[in-house]
Amino acid sequence: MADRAESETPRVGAAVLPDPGSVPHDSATTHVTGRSEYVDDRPMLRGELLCGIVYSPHARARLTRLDLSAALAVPGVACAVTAADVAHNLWGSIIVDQPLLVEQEAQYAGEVVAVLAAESRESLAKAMRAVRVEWEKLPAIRSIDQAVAAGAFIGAERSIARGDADAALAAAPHRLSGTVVIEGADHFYLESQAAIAYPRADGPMEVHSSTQHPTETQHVVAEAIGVPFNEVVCIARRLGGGFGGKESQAAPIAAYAALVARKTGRPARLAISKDDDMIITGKRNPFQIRYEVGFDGEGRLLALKAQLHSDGGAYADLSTAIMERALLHSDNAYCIPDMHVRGQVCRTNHHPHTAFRGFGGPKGVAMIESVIEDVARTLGRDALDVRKRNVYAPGRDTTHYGQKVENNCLPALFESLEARCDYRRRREDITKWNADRSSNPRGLSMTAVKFGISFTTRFLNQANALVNVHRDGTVQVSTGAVEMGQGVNTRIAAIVAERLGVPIGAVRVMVTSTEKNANTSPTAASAGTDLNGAAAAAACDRICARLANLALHLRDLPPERWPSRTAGLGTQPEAQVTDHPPAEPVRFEAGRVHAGPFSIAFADLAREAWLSRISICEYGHFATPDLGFNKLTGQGRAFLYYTQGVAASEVEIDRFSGEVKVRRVDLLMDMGRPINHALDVGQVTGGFVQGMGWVTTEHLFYNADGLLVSHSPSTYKIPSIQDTPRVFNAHLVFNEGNAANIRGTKAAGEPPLLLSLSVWTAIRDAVMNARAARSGGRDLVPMAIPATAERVLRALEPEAFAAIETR
Ligand code: MTE
Ligand code: QUE
Ligand code: MOS
Repeated sequence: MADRAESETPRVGAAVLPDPGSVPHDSATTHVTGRSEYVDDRPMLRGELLCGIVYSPHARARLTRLDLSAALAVPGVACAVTAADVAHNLWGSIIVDQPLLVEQEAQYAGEVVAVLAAESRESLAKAMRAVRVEWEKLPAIRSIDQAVAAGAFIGAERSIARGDADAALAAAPHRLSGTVVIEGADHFYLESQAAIAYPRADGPMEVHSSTQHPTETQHVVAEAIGVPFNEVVCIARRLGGGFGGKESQAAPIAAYAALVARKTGRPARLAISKDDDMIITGKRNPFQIRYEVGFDGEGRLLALKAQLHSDGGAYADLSTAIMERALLHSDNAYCIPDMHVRGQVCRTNHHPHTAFRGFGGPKGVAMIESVIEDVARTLGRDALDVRKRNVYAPGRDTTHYGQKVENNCLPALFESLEARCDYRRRREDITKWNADRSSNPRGLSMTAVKFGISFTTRFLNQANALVNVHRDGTVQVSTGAVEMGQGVNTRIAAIVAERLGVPIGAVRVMVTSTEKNANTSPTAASAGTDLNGAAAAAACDRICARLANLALHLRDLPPERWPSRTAGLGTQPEAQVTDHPPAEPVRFEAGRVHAGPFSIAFADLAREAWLSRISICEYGHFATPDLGFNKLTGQGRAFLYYTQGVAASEVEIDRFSGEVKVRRVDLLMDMGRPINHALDVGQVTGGFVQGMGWVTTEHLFYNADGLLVSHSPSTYKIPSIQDTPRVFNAHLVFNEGNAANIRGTKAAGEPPLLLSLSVWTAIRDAVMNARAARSGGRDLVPMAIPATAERVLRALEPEAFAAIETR
């Protein structure tokens, strides 16, 4: 493997990896033929109950009456569960502050107050209608501004600083300040939250959950029903998408099903509708960011001060960790010598906001990328030149939290994409195009991503794996990783197959269960393959060491004395082998094990091992090395490495409707040495398009009571095939230099989403180009996320809107 290139810019761009023939996703066939089983596809058992949830329709309200008697009288209704039935009615991933069921006061519209269970859908529907709940509405906090005014916060303010931002700002030749408003977005996974709990008279409660975090789900269920952790098993076969939305918020759903199962002794199923799912679950945190930036006439950033506020919703959930990641990404690809970023999570009466692909990263990056656009426009320079002037590069490669940016591809990525996408010529064309004021405004923008890979909470950076080799040479591997479409199973299978030198078809990744892998971290932070793949590799390495030693032993033994000929009779002494590395090199390749000229089929060697009473099953544990981020000082090595990329987006705005068409996207993503090219391309394009939805059309509307009214595909506009870029050139870049990670790969899950911000900055570019064509000025036009058609039109025609609205 290549040495870690300290501060040296790796060469990229020349070698865009050809697809080496990727193995298909392990569920490809069953997905396409509709045979993949999700939680709610499990066959109903005899006596199984269907559950429904009752929730508050008000942002904040006192529960004055909860009368379930009429509901319970409906034939076929088995039970109702309320706060009184919960053994420990408080949970939370980081701060334990959230009740599973409302006791006296609901803190958000969608907060669950009761669970009903019935034998049929019809009975359940009837019972749900018969529930009598009365609420007394209370004043609610519905925005970041209101929360700040009321001093309603979650956790303490966090701060990361380098140098003296105040002094550097004061001394800077130019200064700009502004506010970036970023709204939330729904995860819009296709499979709504679901769980089935099977109470076992003679064993633990078995919970099948669509969760990204089986261990936390296991623990929340156990505490809810009042049993120790070993009395609950949580199983997650696959999810129909998670995107962060099932990291924490799957746990209460499972707890509701388990509470019913516990109370009735019958299996209980809770699979909520899309509408209920959208109403009750939290979204991407809305952010409001105020900044002040100082720069010189060349566009060099000298100082940045930023105050980030997020809407955490009613309970802490993961919002404090999300804020931390936002602070850690507010530099993005750019080195800013004096910097001070502060972040505070606000407590509002919204559903508790939660993890969503990118965590806080996209919010910090949105701020700095839009700052760069503003600096460029103010100086009359091209934004790409400003980016290239500020990008992390040798000699200026330490972040504001003191981590060195190693194996830095960013300068090369900018250069390479500039040439590939014909940036300069297209910029000229667009300027000419926009000069004709009757044409639809066009914009072009290139943004970058430098996404830190590791949980910023050190103890989460661990994983374990169980690898069972069978006597026919086939393999079963179990880890804590959850397959949610991203292909983690396929990647882990590839790692195991490579280590053992067997075909990938000989490796089966088993269902994820806390029975086999306990104390696991969520499949999150894009580190699913990195952590679980490394744990599986560690297990393989121990098996390989023993098998290698056995192979050397057999090499020197006449075949008639091999265990397969003698073990049944006990005529030969048993082979004694250790876990120590073999004395001579032994290769595991293409289903065979080679020691010099000697070679034996892997399956035969496995059988000889078993006959010699040598274990061919192993458990591996992995802990990411060298992490040293101190949350109290905000300094240290927060990430094992960075996944980096750049994208250039060109958009056109319909000047009459404000609708945006993405004409072309060129994207380069540094994926190290990819395990599976096709899966990576899927992650890159999928993440980008998902992010496009967030920055353009996905708009959450709440009514005056704080209830989400855009809670279905008819009122909430995710990207469709029509919205994908007309031209989409997404390429992976080959980089041998990531020695830090397993197999030299890089995480692909979240980073590409951040590149969709180039669509947002391109829209701003188009709007400002159009305004400049009219007025000749260099007005900075703020644009919220999402840049909806209405917002774009307002930004294009502020005078026309003002005239209408004052009439
Ligand atoms: N891809 C698909 N198809 N479905 C998903 O739910 N989740 C994303 C990303 N890609 C997701 C996805 C998120 S939020 C994360 S953190 C990573 O996948 C998690 O998986 P990994 O760590 O195995 O990449
Ligand atoms: C990225 C993440 C997570 C994170 C930090 C990241 C994440 C997550 C947590 C977290 C932190 C503290 C806890 C806990 C979870 O931190 O997903 O239970 O006590 O859950 O940088 O994705
Ligand atoms: Mo992903 S937001 O870390 O589940």
